[in-house]
Amino acid sequence: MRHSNEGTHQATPYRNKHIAIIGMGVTGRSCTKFLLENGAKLSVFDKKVFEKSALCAQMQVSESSLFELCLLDEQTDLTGFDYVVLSPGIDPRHPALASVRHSPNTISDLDIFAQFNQVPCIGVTGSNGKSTVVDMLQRTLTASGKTALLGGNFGTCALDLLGRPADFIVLELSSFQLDISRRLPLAVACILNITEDHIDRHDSFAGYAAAKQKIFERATAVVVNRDDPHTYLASTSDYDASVSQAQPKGKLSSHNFWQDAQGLKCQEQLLIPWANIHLPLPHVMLNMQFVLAIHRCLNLPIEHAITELQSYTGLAHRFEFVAQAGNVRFINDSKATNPGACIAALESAHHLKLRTILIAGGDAKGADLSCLSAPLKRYVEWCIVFGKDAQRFLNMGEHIVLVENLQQAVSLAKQKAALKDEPSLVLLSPACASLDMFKNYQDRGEQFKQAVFGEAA
Ligand code: UMA
Ligand code: ADP
Repeated sequence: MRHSNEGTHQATPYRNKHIAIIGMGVTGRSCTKFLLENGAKLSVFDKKVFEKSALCAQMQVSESSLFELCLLDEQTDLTGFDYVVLSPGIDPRHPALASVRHSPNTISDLDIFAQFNQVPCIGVTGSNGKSTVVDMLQRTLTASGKTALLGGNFGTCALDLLGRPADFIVLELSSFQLDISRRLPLAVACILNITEDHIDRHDSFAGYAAAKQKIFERATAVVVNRDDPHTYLASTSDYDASVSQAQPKGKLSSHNFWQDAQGLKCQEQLLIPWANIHLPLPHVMLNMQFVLAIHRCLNLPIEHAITELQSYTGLAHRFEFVAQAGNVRFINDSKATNPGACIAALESAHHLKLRTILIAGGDAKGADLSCLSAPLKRYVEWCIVFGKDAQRFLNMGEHIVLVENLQQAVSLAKQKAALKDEPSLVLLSPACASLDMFKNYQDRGEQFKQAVFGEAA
């Protein structure tokens, strides 16, 4: 039976309530539109100054709508509102939130969504692989004859998915979103992996992991990564489905997947041979295991999913092939914005038996980069670094070279690649965010491609 959220707008607890919306990015605008439609009176806060007419046009709401624009700064007083709705990018330690931070009426867009939604949701979080897994999952659900809507951190706010008939809603959930949410029931919840990221926001690795683990609080079924104990709570040794690089010990169940030299397996059966996938990389195969494990939790067949996964070519900027010039292959992994993703890319390069010249650096977001030291020694012949935290790589070996920018890095990488006549990889996998020198990770990836082609020509 297809579920629908149509007609759920009437029973709103927000009618005539005075609500503060904090942050007017994608999330704030989605909440503003939804709450106005539900009869609320709003004050919207942002550190930036917005024109009301431009905002109304963007949100497609009338200029006479009941909302006022207010400036968000350290002195902002948020007491007296019925509800305060936070955007994920607003740090809950912001001084303006001190008096309301722990109030049960300080909520997120996902909390509002949960009150209105009737479609079963699948939530995916983790330090790396979220976008890839939700993208794969939407495709496999569709291939299985189901209508699956996709949103959350992936781009479309959850509230914008209400009102559309669907069998499932797939939500990519960031630690920022989970941290500020209180009540999100999920049919299936899964944590792919937890490695250092966003420490500047969560204070510590423990704080970051705790935010991610909130995904399990209201989950009917849980999928975990048996190789990463952080992906399940210490108190829940039982889970509904699991994935691993290694074969499970004991009884083999239809819900426990693994991979070996032959490919992806379940109950000793080879489901996806390495030769059948476009990107035969360990972490990509692991992501496929997650998708099949989620199908099992939803009691859906996996045959169509397997066919779909075998034709999956991957998202841009994730270990994306750019060019081959002679013996040298260029790969754009600009979305590797933390050390865990970079390590996965280096293990992939090793798996492909390619001599590797790595380009890394940028804003480490407070992460401890020392976990990169061993993989850099083991898998990388030259590592060329630039950007805000590039200096922090320099004590990891004689083979680390500091340059000023991406263009210089690509140019030097080409020279290093040409030193030996053997299959080589020039890999942009920065282990850091891009915002110190680029608009975003897409901009960094595009500039990498331009530099590769520019000089190769
Ligand atoms: N703002 C303030 N004061 C502050 C901080 C921000 O006023 O102290 C304002 C900004 O001026 C801006 C607004 O808040 O107008 C931005 O709000 P936001 O940062 O919450 O961003 P949104 O546009 O609402 O986008 C958010 C997610 N952004 C973040 O979590 C930072 C998007 O994820 C997500 O796609 C979108 O909601 C829809 O769910 C982006 C992201 O970078 C892609 N996520 C991080 C990641 O993937 O690593 C977590
Ligand atoms: P997220 O949405 O969590 O940032 P993406 O799918 O956008 O994840 O991928 C981000 C980075 O992580 C890319 O560099 C990608 O190659 C890498 N990656 C993808 N899946 C995994 C995984 N399972 N483990 C480690 N790294 C991964």
